[in-house]
Amino acid sequence: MEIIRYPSRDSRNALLQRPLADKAREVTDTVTSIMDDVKRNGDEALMRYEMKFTGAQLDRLEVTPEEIDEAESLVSDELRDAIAMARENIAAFHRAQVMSQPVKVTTQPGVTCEQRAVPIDRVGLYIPGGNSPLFSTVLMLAVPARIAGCRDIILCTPAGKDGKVHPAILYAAKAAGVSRIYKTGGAQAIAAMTFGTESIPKVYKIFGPGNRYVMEAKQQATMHGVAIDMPAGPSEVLVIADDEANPEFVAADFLSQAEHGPDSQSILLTTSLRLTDRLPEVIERLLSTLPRRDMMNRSLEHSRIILLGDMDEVMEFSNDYAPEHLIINHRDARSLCNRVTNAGSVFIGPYSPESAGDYASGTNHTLPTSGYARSYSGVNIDSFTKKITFQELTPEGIKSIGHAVETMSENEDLMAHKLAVTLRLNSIENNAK
Ligand code: HSO
Ligand code: ZN
Repeated sequence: MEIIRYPSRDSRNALLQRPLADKAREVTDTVTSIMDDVKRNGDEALMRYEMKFTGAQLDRLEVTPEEIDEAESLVSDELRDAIAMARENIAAFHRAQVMSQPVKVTTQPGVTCEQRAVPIDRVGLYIPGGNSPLFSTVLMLAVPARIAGCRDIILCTPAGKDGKVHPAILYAAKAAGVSRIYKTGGAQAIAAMTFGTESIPKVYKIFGPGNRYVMEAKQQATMHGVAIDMPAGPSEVLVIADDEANPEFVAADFLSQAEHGPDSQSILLTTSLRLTDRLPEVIERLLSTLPRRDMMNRSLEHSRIILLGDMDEVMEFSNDYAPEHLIINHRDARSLCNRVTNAGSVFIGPYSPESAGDYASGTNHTLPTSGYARSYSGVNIDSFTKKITFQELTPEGIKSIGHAVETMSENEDLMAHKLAVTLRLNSIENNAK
């Protein structure tokens, strides 16, 4: 872990960099060929890849109702209760985001403009395999999709070697109202949702996290007319803490980030010399009590403790970095949060760990990384809808804006545009005679 005391202005840019390795040509090429293979060979290609990458021998891709029942029986009562609470909190927060009234404005006499949110008909959710069965992500994506009114919510996730999907993923998918679940993972799953196969439908928007191959496949999907939630990189947290902050709380927040993968990044910004000096040893001590130490150590290698002169510098730095998660564990947390201009999600005060938002408080945990928080929002109810505008002009309406439209189209040298208005104005005038 790097400790940087009072960095000069010139060195700031380097400190804002993410540890992400350059996108290897190999990733792009591999994904391009997988996309092509799935487009041409459909289900056969998907089963072949499942065999190759996980060792699972599948004869069908869709999860059966019996498999879902079996999964349900394998989930403990304790976990079911926890999932139920998380689902309700996520639903409550996302339900409140639904715009109850469509926008309707009369801009000129006889000119009415309207905007309505309409659900995206069919969405695809991707849940990666790997070390952690991310059933919380199933809730974060499927619950708002249902609330937004998406008709068809499909989910792709890899099976294990035994050909089965983790029971908690299946249970959460059922609890959240996913329509159909398919056993396919990696770039090939994204390809399947992009082009459609014999058993998997093509979707209009793809959501969810994944490794570099999945991210690249999502980027390539956009070139085939499919939208994606957002560009994604490794997860990150920036903690702002003061002298009063409990160093163990800060250390645990660092470690929960490190646990997500070797590329994850944690940053502490503080004006406290004492915290700067103490934190490394507290992290070390807590780390020794936890599993996944090797991976966490790799992540901690590019994590940073940065000591700054005052809170103005801290807030400026944080906004420049634009963290996915921002924890403000500071006596003035409430007022500092009003100065946040770039962040995916903000956790205010000592008792608001990122873990709360990762699982159960109600906010969404699918958030912009790699500085995209400067321009992207995290997943929310709008992510599952598109807005359609409507307009209606009465004869009075076309008369009130017609001349302006004629003048503007003439000045853009678009005479057919002008004609579309002139003809109508003339017809109104003739009818009046
Ligand atoms: N922190 C992750 C989400 C997550 N954490 C899932 C635990 N499970 C990205 O926001
Ligand atoms: Zn997390």
